Amino acid sequence: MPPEYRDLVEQSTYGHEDRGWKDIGNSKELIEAHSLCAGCPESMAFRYILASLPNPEDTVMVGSTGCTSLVFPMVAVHNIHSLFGNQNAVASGLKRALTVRFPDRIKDVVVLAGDGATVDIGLDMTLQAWFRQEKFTTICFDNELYANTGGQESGLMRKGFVAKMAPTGKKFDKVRLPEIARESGCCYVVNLTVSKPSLVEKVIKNAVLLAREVGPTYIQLYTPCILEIGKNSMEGLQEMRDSEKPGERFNYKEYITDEAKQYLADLDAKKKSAVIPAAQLTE
Ligand SMILES: Cc1ncc(C[n+]2csc(CCOP(=O)(O)OP(=O)(O)O)c2C)c(N)n1
Ligand code: SF4
Ligand SMILES: [Mg+2]
Repeated sequence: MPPEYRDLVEQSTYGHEDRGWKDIGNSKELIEAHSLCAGCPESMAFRYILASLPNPEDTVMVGSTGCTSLVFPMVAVHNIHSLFGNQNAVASGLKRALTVRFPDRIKDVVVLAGDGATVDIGLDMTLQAWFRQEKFTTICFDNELYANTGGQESGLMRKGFVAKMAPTGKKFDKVRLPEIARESGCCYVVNLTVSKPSLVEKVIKNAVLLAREVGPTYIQLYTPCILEIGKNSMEGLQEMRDSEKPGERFNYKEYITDEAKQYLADLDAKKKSAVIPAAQLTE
């Protein structure tokens, strides 16, 4: 085993059931370097997601072209790069193949792509995977434009916004992808920022666990492109906090089906019953 891999197995949180964002800084991280701009919220989002995956050693992530694809070569989770926009089609095949190849083992598939890949160029693949009820999680890093190619307009861009390569301003409202996801068959949909790591952890865990058994899940995370909105490297967090206030675009929003709610409640009850009460331990 190469020393880097041995180090990872011994010092990271692989196999720890209670792994989460609290481990960041205390254990070997699954992403220790990245080539994003300094202070880019996508880097925070990546760290929180990787720390929250319930089963990283048996997870395959599917990426797409964009700023996020600069990070995947440095991520210690199996990952595959797909042609821009094709990520949900690739993930569908991958999930099915893994299910056939490893029938006795849980294999999670998680798509992570930008808004351009998810909504504009990849919308057909995104929706068709949901219509077919493919069992994997789709995460969109929504920075409301095409950051990697210099700031073109995206369907998720807010109305009126002027970007470097969209000088006349967006003419219509931000596409309501969380609502489209709900209506397209996702059993759990959440729209939020990455300002609160414990909330991101809970949402990512729920999404991955539900995708195993119940159906497709969709998480839309605001990861502002500080470069394109004219903020400095210290201002990303405040930008997210401002955008999650009541009435703002990224005020926390969640849709969950009754079946998904019941599944999570059953998991929770099982977990609680597995904990031996302290009184019994002293008997
Ligand atoms: C098939 C194809 N079409 C277009 C491109 C050019 N391209 C590369 S990145 C990108 C935009 C990415 O935007 P988004 O998905 O929002 O990710 P971000 O960079 O904002 O994180 C585009 C259009 C490409 N690489 N491949
Ligand atoms: S261009 Fe924007 S989204 Fe891309 S790494 Fe820089 S700040 Fe982040
Ligand atoms: Mg984008």
